[in-house]
Amino acid sequence: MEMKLIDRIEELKRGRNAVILVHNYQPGEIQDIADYVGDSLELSRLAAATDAAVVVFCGVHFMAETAFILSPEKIVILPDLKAGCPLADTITVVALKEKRREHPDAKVVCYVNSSAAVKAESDVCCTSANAVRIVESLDGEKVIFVPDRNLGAYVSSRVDKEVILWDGTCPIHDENVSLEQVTKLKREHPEARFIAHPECRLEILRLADEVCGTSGMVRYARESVAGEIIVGTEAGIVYRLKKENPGKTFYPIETAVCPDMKLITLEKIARSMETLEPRVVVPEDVRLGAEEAVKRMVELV
Ligand code: CIZ
Repeated sequence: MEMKLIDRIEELKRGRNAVILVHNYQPGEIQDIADYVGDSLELSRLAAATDAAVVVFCGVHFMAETAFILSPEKIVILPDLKAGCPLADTITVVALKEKRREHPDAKVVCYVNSSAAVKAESDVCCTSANAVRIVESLDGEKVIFVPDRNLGAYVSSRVDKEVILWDGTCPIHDENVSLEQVTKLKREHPEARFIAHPECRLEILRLADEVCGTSGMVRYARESVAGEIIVGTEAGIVYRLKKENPGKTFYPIETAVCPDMKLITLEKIARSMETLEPRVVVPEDVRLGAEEAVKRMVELV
């Protein structure tokens, strides 16, 4: 059954001139059919660079939006439109404008986990990999960092600027990567290194040997001499880490599972490629504003 679906997806891919982009947090069987696996920005840039007419984005809504922002001439499909992001949902354009009014002298830095409309209202976008460098490189001493409070607090601990935090978090990183889970795994595997995503709370990050986004984790797993690694982020990435590093052992945080990421299935991918729906589009005025924020990020790092 699964093989038939995979063959059908391959056939549709050729027929539709499609590229399948799969986020690091997706389930293993989805990663296995990918043209590319990566973080949201890597994937969006790859989408823009290919000559595919159709981009099938296996991830969550803001990621498909980012792909559309950079490739408006392509059809961008998200196989399940309900795949959202509770962190991105913590902020609206109206609330951000209000915050700007409170701090007219501050630049707004917006984490990529945000809607296109919020990106368009920001001065510059950032990823978990470049957030510190982006904030450091801005003129001015004051920054409003949205929407992730934990990433903002981590950035604030590393830069010499005033960082005003937004009270948003990713529930998976903020609650499910808990101190109890991490200390238990560290006790059970005393030789293991611990890598943690900066969306985790500072008390977790203080225990980490390395703090990095998912692309940094992929690199760390490849380059580190460590044979055992505890992975402090959404557990789906462990499939990729194991596949690329068969000689090493990875310990996921079992409770760190994003239900939105798991809404994408092989059946939904095949169906969406047949119908070319559901599509993700961004109104052109919003797209242009969001593209500016993404371009500024690329110029700064
Ligand atoms: O930007 C991404 O893909 C996310 C959500 C996290 C990361 O660290 O890659």
